[in-house]
Amino acid sequence: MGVKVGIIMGSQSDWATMREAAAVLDELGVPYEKKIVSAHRTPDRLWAYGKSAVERGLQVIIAGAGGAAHLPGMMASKTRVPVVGVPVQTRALSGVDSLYSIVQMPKGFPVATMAIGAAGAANAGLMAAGILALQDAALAARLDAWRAALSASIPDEPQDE
Ligand code: RP5
Repeated sequence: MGVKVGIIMGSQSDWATMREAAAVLDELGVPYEKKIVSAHRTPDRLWAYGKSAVERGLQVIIAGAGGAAHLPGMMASKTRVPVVGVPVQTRALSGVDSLYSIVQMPKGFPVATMAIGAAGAANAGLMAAGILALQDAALAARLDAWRAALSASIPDEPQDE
């Protein structure tokens, strides 16, 4: 069986954000694939990706897009594989349009929507890892250690910069 996590994005320009999800998965030792799949520019690619997701063994799809960000929702309409949506912060409207395009899904076709931008992408990677860790004790231990290390890195008191 191949990789369990797919990272998809609407454009090459989204990779600067979506690589944050990839970086977290790299840190946690979670294999993934990364593809450009645009709801508007490559709709046939979107359909093929969603149609084959279950049979290919994908267990989580992280989908990032900006502007009229229909990719996560359309992917959720095509596959029951859980979709984690990342609103990319484009220059226009600071990414609020991306967020609104992803978050307001109709009942029946959910997208787990993260925060706008890089933090949202990183959290998407952590969300995917957390889902896989439910069935993978070794990954669960790595994720617990990752979280503990982050907590330990936070100082008790603020310092003068
Ligand atoms: C969306 O349009 C993409 O997800 C991207 O965030 C935005 C701009 O795309 P480019 O014009 O940079 O290719 O489809």
